[in-house]
Amino acid sequence: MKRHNKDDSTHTCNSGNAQINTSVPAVNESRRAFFKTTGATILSTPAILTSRKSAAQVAVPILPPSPPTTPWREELPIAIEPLVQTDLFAGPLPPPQGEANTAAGECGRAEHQRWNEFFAAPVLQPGEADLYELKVEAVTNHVFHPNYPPQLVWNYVGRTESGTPLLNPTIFAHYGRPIIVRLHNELPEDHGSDSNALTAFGSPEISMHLHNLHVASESDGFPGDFFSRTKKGPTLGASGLFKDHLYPNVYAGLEEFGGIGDSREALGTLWYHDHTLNFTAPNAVRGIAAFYLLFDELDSGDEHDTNPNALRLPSHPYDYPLVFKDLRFNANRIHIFDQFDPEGTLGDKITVNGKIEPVLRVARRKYRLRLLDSGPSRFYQFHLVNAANVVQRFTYIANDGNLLPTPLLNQTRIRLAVAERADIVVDFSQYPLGTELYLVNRLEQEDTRGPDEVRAPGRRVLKFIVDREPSEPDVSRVPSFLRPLRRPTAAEIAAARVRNWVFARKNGMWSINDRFMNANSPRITIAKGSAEIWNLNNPSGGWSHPIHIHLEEGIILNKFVDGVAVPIPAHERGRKDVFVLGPNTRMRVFIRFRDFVGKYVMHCHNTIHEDHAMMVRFDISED
Ligand SMILES: [Cu+2]
Repeated sequence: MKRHNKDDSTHTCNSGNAQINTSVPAVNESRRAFFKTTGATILSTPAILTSRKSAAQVAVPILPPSPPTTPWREELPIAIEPLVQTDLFAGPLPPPQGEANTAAGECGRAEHQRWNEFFAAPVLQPGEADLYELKVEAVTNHVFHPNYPPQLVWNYVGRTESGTPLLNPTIFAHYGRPIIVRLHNELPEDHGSDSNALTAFGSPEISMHLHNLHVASESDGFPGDFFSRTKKGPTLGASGLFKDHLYPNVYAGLEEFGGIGDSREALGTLWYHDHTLNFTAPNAVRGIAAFYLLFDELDSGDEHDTNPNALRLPSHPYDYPLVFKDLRFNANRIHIFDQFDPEGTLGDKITVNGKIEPVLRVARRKYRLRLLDSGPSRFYQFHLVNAANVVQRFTYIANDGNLLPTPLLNQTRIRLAVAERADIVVDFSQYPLGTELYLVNRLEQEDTRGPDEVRAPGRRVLKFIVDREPSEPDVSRVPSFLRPLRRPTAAEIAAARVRNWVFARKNGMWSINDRFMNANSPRITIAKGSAEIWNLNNPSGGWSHPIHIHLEEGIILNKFVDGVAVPIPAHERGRKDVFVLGPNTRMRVFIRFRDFVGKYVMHCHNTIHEDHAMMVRFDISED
């Protein structure tokens, strides 16, 4: 172990030296049943939850590396294909409505908040919203790499205009235009009956979280709201075949500013992923994750926009999202994941949009690349290099979902924790045709605790080939000012209630303020419209925790390492929804809680920590 000051004192569960709790036979089976029947409300039972694996797995204490792959065999499409709408008025099911339509097979969600403000009648009328339909399905022939056999993934599946399946489709959304997504669960209910097998990970119930849209609780994908045909999470009224999510696409500040809210609160690069209680890591790593890109008058998604307010950043098809996920494969070249190990499974094959070491052919012009670390646990530090490993420069324009107030020019690296996003603009016009460039990860990581050192030249994860002239002149640009930032005033900071949150290891699990996740009741209740300062504290010297707070973006006021104030990096000076707590790090974060009520969560977005209880439910109440 190279990292200094690793606090093994709290590390009671050694991943390389399995400890078996012989008093609890069939640990995994009992855990699965336990989770599903109780919603893990009695997570204060560490004897069960810290137990190690079955005897069969003890023989392999350290996973062997994934079988080798030959790089640059697979090509990504030169443009992503947005999801097209589904006419929910023409289908066999009734159209969306404010109240859950359990008679038609919808699960028993709470009634959509503010429905009457967005729509004219209790049942949606044609033309009032953009309508999409997604089915979570088992896809049995996914190819991560031509050296590996086609195999099982779980994806959000939509349809193209011609009716062919579109896997993990990107949704293009616009402020002021509501979207309703009808989500069907079509996963096989008998999946995972042999849950001891490392190939059998995932639990076939779903709860879809759109990270980090300003949205009502019943559409937020609360972890306890998971459903299938026969099962329901502890916070749902009934199981069901489908669930309608209302994404009003309003800015935060609806009540304070009227209209559709405060445009300074605009979000851009969002993603939706499974958030099922205790199974977020296995379900998301199984493939249930995709992008949701949100546009408005400024960031309009049209580089030809004649509106003088429009930023005219590079737009589709030169606006390209890239999701990074680290996976591990067994000797049969099948994806494996240990969903019951509180230290998870660190991947050694980094996929980009579901492919290992793919190629993206680009035109000689500017691109907006939206980078997302979808976990489950790995941190990245990306650099763009040429064939001789010389670092190239780019412009950093957005972190998490938020455009920065001003672009960061001449950047050479992007650091990402799980769930963090970075939008960068790369100008490929500076390279001759035929130039090959690589996105490399220089951040070493040897376990799921957190990153180690940065080391050059790093691992090449994506190859760009500048292979054509643009079909038309590049009129896109990166203006000197992007989006104004509403910083809290001194008076607001002074008036804000302060809460302390400590993220720590406990009994081989993960706790917040010494307690584990309880989906059934809130740890705290906040009055809607109030602002608070949350002290996020990671006292551990060994672990890193990227902390995600649902519903609202926050602004980092101060950052301390080992108790000493440190500068806030430029990319963290805007609004954020993931607060990356490195070892011995504390942050003061200012957050307003606005417009919607109900149950939300804060959790570590190392999804393994999240599943092993480092999550807290907070509620927002009307007053
Ligand atoms: Cu964590």
